[in-house]
Amino acid sequence: MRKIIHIDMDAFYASVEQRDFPEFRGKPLAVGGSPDGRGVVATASYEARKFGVKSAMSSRMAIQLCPQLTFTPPRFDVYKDVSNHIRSIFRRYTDLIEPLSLDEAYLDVTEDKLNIGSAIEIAKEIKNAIFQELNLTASAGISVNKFVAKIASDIQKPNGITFIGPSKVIPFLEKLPIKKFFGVGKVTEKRMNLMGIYTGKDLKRFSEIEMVQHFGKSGKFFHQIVRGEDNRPVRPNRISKSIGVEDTFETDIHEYEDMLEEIKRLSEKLFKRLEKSSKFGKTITLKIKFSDFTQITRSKTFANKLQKLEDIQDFTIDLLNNLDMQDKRVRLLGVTISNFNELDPGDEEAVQLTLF
Ligand code: DCP
Ligand code: MG
Repeated sequence: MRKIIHIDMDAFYASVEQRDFPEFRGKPLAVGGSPDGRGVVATASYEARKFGVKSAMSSRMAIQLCPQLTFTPPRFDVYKDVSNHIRSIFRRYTDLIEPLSLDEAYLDVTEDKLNIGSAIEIAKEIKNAIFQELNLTASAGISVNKFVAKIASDIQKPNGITFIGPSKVIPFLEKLPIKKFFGVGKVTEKRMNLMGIYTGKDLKRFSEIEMVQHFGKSGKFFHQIVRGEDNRPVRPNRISKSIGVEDTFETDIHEYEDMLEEIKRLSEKLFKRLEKSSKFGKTITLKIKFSDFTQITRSKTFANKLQKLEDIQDFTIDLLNNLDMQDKRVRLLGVTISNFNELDPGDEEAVQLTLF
């Protein structure tokens, strides 16, 4: 039986800004976006969340919900430093650390360096160290696998610890709403609802064969995970080679304008992810799956990293414009950025090598 901890910082960018600028404390604060209504909010302080302001919301909407909202620009360098510091805290307990973004990571503490033994105790110590050394709070989820640990860390946010012990895993998954399952997006959720699946328990009624018939490869994964079977290891120093987003449509689209809209939306979503992990790449790839399930990808590589949302949108649209889309029906669109050509921020060893 493994001991996995998932740690996620609370209202990360906003908490850092409130820590460094006392005038922001106790106030509704948005990081990213702008008071003139342009752009989107990267994250909101808990005071702002009470009004419904949240990540990825347009500034315009955020101001409507909370007219007294203060906006401040993100400071990625500071977030990166904090991220390196929390990873150095994690390393006191284990080297099996898999960062998912600047503010979250999985830790495998089945065996810990200090022989503490209790994953709950380790999580408490980590949270304490983050508070003492960085003046920030984090939430932790502890369980026997990555999937359950990640969901658990969200349950008692902010500043919480949630332990789902081995005997609680199955009842926990049975109660879990289906949209919380890893890999279940809006379209899959709807399809599952149509099959009468709303919770893990409902999902369990279907055999592996039925799940695969309905959901392909992911169906097999859902079938396993709802039974508490998630053997994915915590992979240290995993360097992601690309970051991408895609969307399957409820009904195939064929109007050029709809494709443009979709590409703009996907680019925004992608850009947020790139910002979140502070990764920017030089290659952009457009993926299109047609109604007959055939698929094409088109890529273009630039001399410089694409750091602006507008560039990602425009260049993806260029890729689309180079294709003959006449009379084509599109089932899925995807946009991916790759060619980061840099060291993973979590890969301290590699960074050291380049420094010396
Ligand atoms: N982020 C972003 N755009 C998004 C989501 C997140 O730029 N759409 C950035 C800002 C967040 C950080 O990534 O502070 C971490 O993301 P989380 O999803 O963990 O959100 P928070 O840490 O802000 O809040 P929570 O307390 O819910 O974890
Ligand atoms: Mg967070």
